[in-house]
Amino acid sequence: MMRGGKDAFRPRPEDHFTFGLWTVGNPGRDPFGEPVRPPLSPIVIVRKLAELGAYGVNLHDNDLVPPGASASERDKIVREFKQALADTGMKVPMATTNLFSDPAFRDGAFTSSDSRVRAYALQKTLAAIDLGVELGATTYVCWGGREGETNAAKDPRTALAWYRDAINYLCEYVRSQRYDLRFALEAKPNEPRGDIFLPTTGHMLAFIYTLDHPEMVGVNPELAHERMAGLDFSHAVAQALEAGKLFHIDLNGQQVGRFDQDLRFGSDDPKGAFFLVKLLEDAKWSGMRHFDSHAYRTEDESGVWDFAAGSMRTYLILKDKVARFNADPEIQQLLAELDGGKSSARVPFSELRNTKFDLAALRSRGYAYERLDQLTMELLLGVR
Ligand code: GLT
Ligand code: MN
Ligand code: MN
Repeated sequence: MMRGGKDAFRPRPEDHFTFGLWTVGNPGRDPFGEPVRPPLSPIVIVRKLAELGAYGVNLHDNDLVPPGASASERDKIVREFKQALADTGMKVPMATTNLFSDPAFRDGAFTSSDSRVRAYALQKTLAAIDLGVELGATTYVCWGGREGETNAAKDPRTALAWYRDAINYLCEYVRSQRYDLRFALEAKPNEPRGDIFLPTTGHMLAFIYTLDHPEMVGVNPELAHERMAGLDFSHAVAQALEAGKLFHIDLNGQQVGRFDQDLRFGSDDPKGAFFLVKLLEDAKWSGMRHFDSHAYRTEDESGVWDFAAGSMRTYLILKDKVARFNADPEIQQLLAELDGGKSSARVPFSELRNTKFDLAALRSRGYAYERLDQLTMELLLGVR
């Protein structure tokens, strides 16, 4: 539906926008520079995002409970956090584990050469799953941030088998606890180090079908990560959707060939973002629109909230453009004219063998994609 009026692009909880605590809470540290912003407490984040119209927040275990907290400290933090959720109506649909900050994970977590590190990573993840479920999460993201460096150390087949064992173990745990929780595997080609195992969403999809419980595991594609690999994000998301495996999504912006930028959604490639929103909205995908991005390092706290509001607003503007695209008579006419014949996919072999094609016509036809693309651009640029 096209929106109108002055509140047309104001986000509402029904839009299902979520942010990681680590996203708006990002203090702007980079490999060459110290943090530029003070930490924001999870409670401040929840209250402010609720005010801006978000649906919820997602978290790593240590975004909420600092490493080394005692059981009573943990319980106090969780209690106060739950109170903030109750006060604001905010939800925690997704949780994940930090398996990359602690120096113990310097050789990876589920694929570390040291079996004690692999076991510790699982122990940490079980506790983080309990925390996520306690907060209401039904999706659990696994991002193997440091899996995959140094081929001299291990046969990658062995590492992948360890990875598989870990996900199988986690699925077994969730089943044993009767949790209502599904896993979403997140691919990334590189960063923080040079290579990461299972570098794209397509690799993850192939891996899922080798697991003991493939029905419990889907993907969490991230726009920036497919773009870092130079790929078309919508194609990755379409493959996941089509396989019924799009369990979660990380929205942001990224230029090809740069460091892991995690830019505000739609800010660097509005046309790519438009086709992504079109895909999700046309598919009536019911999941969370999660922003895994952060404000420019130049910003103070008010710039962080500008960033958060802008991410949601851009999504809603693009959603409105999708409705306009789908209702545009000229665009729809061009689309309707594309297919000049019936599909040969399911006709009997003998019929297909005997079909005469007008090859001269097929070879010389134009598809009018230039016009279609220009109309799309004019719509996006606001003159249509
Ligand atoms: C980290 C990474 C993200 C992942 C997060 C989940 S952590 O910020 O760059 O893409 O989604 O572990
Ligand atoms: Mn991500
Ligand atoms: Mn990222």
